[in-house]
Amino acid sequence: MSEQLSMGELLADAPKNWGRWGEQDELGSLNFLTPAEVLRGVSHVRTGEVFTLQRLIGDPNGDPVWPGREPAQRTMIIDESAWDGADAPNFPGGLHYADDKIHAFLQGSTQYDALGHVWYDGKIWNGYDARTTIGGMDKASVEPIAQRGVVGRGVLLDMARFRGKENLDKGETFSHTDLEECAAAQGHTIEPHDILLIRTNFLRLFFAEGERFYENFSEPGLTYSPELVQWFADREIPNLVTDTIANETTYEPETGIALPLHCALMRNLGIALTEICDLEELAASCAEDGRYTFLYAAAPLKVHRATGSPVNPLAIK
Ligand code: UVW
Repeated sequence: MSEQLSMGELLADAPKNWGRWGEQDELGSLNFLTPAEVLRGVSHVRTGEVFTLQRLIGDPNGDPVWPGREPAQRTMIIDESAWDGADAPNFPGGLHYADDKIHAFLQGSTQYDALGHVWYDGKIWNGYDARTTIGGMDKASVEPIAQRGVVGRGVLLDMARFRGKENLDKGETFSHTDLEECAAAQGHTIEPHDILLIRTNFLRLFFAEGERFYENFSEPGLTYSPELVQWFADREIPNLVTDTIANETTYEPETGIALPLHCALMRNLGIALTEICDLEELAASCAEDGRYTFLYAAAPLKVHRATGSPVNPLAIK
């Protein structure tokens, strides 16, 4: 059996944006989203329709998560039953209220990954030591992304529709040239600094198949090639948003390496990844009116030293 190629070997000559925004940068390619880019996004607002892209946390039909993670658990802490007994709380004026809490993976729902969320060879984004992740992310946590917010021109690339499918299949791959062809078929181009939203509708199978969904788990998505990584670098893409759990095909078919684009795009180029979005209503609207460009706005929660955070992104047409 041939020896497994390492991530470091695969990406030995891959482009990096380390140092481009200074030694202390924790925002990476989100730096491309200047005020002018916000206004470029705003210029694509025509009708004022608003689409929320987060999946429901605590969906009665289940929450899709990366294998090994659990869906969030919400627990009721106080509700009307608290006033049933003799030792019920007694607030002046007769106030009753409800409280609850969640126990959740920060990566267990629609989420922004911190730029330092994945790494190889002991270095995270911008060359910070991977040991800065121990006990909490001292560098490149989700907090700087949350402090800044993400706003720009969003572009929906409806790959499922482009391929004439209800959803892409397990392990199905596509490339940057497919994205360009998809955009052309939709009647627009992909411009520098665009926030890319890619629809596969793969998570339809999570709801249709139940536990079978996780058998031989292998998501469809973009797949690694040096040309694809260079394409993202050349276009200075700030943010890749998808409706799959991990934004790329799970195992790169030629090498079997898991999630190489997390490393090539996020660790090396500083591109923010946004995962597990629900793009269905937005996609239906785009197909109906033929407008695939819009204002995209999102801000993950400000969680100190966190590896990621839930988010409810907005697309405004
Ligand atoms: C992993 O990093 C494993 O997954 P994700 O980016 O989907 O959180």
